[in-house]
Amino acid sequence: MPVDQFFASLWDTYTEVAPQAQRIQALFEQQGEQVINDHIAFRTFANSPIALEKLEPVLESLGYQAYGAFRFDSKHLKARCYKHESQENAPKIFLSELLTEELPEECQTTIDRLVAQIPSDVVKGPEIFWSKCLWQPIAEQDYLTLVEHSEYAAWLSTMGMQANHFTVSINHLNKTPTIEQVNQLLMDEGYTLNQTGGLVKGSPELFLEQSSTMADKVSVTFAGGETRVIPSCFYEFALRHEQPNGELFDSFIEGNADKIFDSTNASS
Ligand code: OOG
Ligand code: NI
Repeated sequence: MPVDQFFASLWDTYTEVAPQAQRIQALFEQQGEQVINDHIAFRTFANSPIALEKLEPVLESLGYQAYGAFRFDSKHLKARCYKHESQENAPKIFLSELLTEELPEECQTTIDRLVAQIPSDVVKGPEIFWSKCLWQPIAEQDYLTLVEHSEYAAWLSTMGMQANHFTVSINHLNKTPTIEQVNQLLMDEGYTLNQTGGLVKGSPELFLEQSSTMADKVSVTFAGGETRVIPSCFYEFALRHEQPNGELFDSFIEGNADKIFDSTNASS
């Protein structure tokens, strides 16, 4: 599958649950900007048929190569990032997975029940990345237990495999070239931004500044027929800075990412 087609399908699925991304992209375009994606991100369950190592070969088949690895101890996550080997402007990919065995027993039982429903050979090609929930709806009580211990687990149990966020490359914006200007524009338009640790995650000294909206909301129906409005997907903004070697920093930063994850928290 051509990389363009891969991202077009992902964007379609993503904007169905995050219409704010479509509106914000249009806002930039009205200002004469060409919106380039810095990266997109996915979440998954470790030790499952959709674990990171099962998904990685699909990314490789699309021309992507891993170049960084990360660990988020308090969130019980591991992650890797990928860049395209030849297409310079293709978005980077950030793929994280939940280390379920580090969660309390009650969460493990719930997640094991979801994972057990995924066929072992489910990963066949790029379509896996917009396959959403590969399991029957979770019980509301189980969802609430997950929320208590891992917002990530709760999100993944209801949203499944799909782009969790796209990221606007601020480096490619002309009218609002700083992250402060982007944030101001979004707040003036009434968007709610992720406030964890302040609006801007990172700094020029770290060579990466990031901010994000709080996720849009969607209504989900649980196993018992109850419905609840929960966080879906968000939009991110990233500004990369030149390093002493003259090259733009092209990786990710654990301290920034840790805060960006909160963009799907249910409580805010
Ligand atoms: C990923 C959070 C990290 C970044 O750019 O550092 C991230 C997620 O929320 O799944 O996107
Ligand atoms: Ni991101």
